[in-house]
Amino acid sequence: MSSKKEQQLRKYGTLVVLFIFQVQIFGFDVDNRPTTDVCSTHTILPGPKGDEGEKGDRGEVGRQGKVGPKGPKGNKGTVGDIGDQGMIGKIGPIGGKGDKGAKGFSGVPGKKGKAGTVCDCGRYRRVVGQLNVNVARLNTSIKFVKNVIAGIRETDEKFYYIVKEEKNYREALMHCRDRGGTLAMPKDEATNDLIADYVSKSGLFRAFIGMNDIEKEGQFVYADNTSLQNYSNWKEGEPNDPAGREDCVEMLSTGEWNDSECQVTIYFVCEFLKRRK
Ligand SMILES: *[C@@H]1O[C@H](CO)[C@@H](O)[C@H](O)[C@H]1NC(C)=O
Ligand SMILES: *[C@@H]1O[C@H](CO)[C@@H](O)[C@H](O)[C@H]1NC(C)=O
Ligand SMILES: *[C@@H]1O[C@H](CO)[C@@H](O)[C@H](O)[C@H]1NC(C)=O
Ligand SMILES: *[C@@H]1O[C@H](CO)[C@@H](O)[C@H](O)[C@H]1NC(C)=O
Ligand SMILES: [Ca+2]
Ligand SMILES: [Ca+2]
Repeated sequence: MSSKKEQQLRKYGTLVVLFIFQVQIFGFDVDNRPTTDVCSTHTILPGPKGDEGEKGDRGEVGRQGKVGPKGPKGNKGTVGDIGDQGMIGKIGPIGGKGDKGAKGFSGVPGKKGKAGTVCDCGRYRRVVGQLNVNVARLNTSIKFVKNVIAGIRETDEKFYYIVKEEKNYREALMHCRDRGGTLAMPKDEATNDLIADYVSKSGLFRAFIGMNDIEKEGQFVYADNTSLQNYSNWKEGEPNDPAGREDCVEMLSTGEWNDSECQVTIYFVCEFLKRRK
């Protein structure tokens, strides 16, 4: 082994010596022309070729080489066996809106709420109370008007209406006056006939009309304080005032008049003046 190395070293050493000499000659030759003469006199000629040396030992493993260029694309391979499952893919785009779902079941009923705050009800109660009063009055008026329309009689100047409520003379007069009228005052035959027909058709035997001699016995006046003038329709034998208590007047179903006690309670006839133009 060592002898082979020595031989190699000797071989290379000779070459190195030759190389140095050649460089020196060439160098002088380039830098310094006058040395040409010197070189020509010192020229060393190579010797004869030596015997072939023995094969050297294997060298150490060299460093890894650079990565080579990419090779050409290979041919498409045949379909292989089904491989293992791949990785999970990316999340897809958001889908369209779905159909409306079915109606759900009814929920459990909620808890009972708290009691409300106390309102200022006094004011409202008063208003409602007044409303009730007004409604009651209106109800009465409507009832009255209904009855009037149902059985009213009229002349050019007045309406006549039989009130089928039993009242004494004073109460009856007030009832008519409260409604803007007075007890009926027949001052002529036509009017008396109309009222008489009304009374008889209503199935009554008697009804108060607006006449009396309360103020002065035997001096009959109408409810408006006007005295009887050209017209009267007393029943034969009336007014008689047998006991001195017959100071009011009732009309009989015949249309005839009879002085009667003011305190008896019977139906009565009101009259209302038509609205003047
Ligand atoms: C009106 O009067 C009638 C009877 O007269 C009665 O039945 C009715 O309840 C009254 N209505 C009101 C709102 O007062
Ligand atoms: C009728 O006369 C009497 C007594 O003078 C009086 O009290 C009454 O108010 C009078 N009535 C009318 C409707 O004028
Ligand atoms: C009463 O009769 C007289 C005479 O007949 C007459 O002049 C007068 O106008 C009549 N009065 C009334 C209110 O009809
Ligand atoms: C007149 O009135 C009186 C008292 O109410 C009564 O007793 C008498 O029968 C009446 N006369 C007639 C004819 O109805
Ligand atoms: Ca009398
Ligand atoms: Ca009488």
